[in-house]
Amino acid sequence: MNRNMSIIGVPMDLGQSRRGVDMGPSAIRYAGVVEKLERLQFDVNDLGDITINRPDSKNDKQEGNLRNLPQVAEGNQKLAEMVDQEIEKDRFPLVLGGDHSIAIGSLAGISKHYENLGVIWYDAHGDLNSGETSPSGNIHGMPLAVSLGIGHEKLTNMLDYQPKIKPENIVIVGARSLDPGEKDLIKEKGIKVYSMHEIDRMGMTKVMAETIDYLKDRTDGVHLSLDFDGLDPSEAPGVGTPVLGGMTYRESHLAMEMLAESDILTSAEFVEVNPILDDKNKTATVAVGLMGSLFGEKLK
Ligand code: 4U7
Ligand code: MN
Ligand code: MN
Ligand code: MN
Repeated sequence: MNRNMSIIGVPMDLGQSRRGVDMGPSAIRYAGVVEKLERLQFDVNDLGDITINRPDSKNDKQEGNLRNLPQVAEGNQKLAEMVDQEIEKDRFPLVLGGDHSIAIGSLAGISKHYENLGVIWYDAHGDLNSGETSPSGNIHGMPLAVSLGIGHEKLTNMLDYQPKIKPENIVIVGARSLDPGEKDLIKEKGIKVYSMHEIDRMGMTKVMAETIDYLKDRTDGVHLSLDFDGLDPSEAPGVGTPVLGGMTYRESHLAMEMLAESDILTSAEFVEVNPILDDKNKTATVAVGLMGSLFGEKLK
């Protein structure tokens, strides 16, 4: 693993409708992310937060059922450029959200550097909507579709190339709330999904072993996009779109430890931490705990 790490905070809350997720990066820093990574012998460069410009009147749906499209696109453009620069400097980008719309920028900046970028989408949701299929108009429900080249040109063509990723290089883990249009897209594109059903039946060990095996063979880099609503809301309550029946804290630790062992990760993002909805910064604390496991903390 690359020991040089750059942290980029993205205080984005315009990809959805609840305030507070813009404070996610602060909450995760407060929970001690930099200290944790330094203890694990990383050379950490915390680049601070990107400036997100707010619209005049929030919540007005603009073109094509895409809430705050211009601002979400602008913020993601900045993120994409920054991530690209850090990889150019041979540093591991660790992106802290912010709502999940920021995966659009992360993947735009990262995927430039890979022929076959793999993506692990750890989430209760598929985030495979477009303006046409989205029940909410919230762009945080669309980033994976955007990265496949589906959606508004302003988003799909960021950094002037598309698609960012190929459907066969994606693995979704923890899904339990997919909209009809998302299910259709998963079938049409043959996207690999380990839903909660498979996690219950096979256990997290087998799910992650298969995920790692699958991606190892076909990709030249792997990005982890971890949405905290992938975890059960009892253990990660500080999220805007909680869904019952999620992955436990222990299962998530195990998943992170197996990823650490496999040494396949080349970038990561942790999103959707909303301290306003949280219980005493529990979710951000879980975030830092998971990052510990992901980046090689040993229990003995
Ligand atoms: B998240 C939803 F309809 N699918 O599109 C939508 F259920 O980044 C939720 O995974 C999206 O948290 C959740 O609005 C986006 C809804
Ligand atoms: Mn570059
Ligand atoms: Mn998500
Ligand atoms: Mn989600």
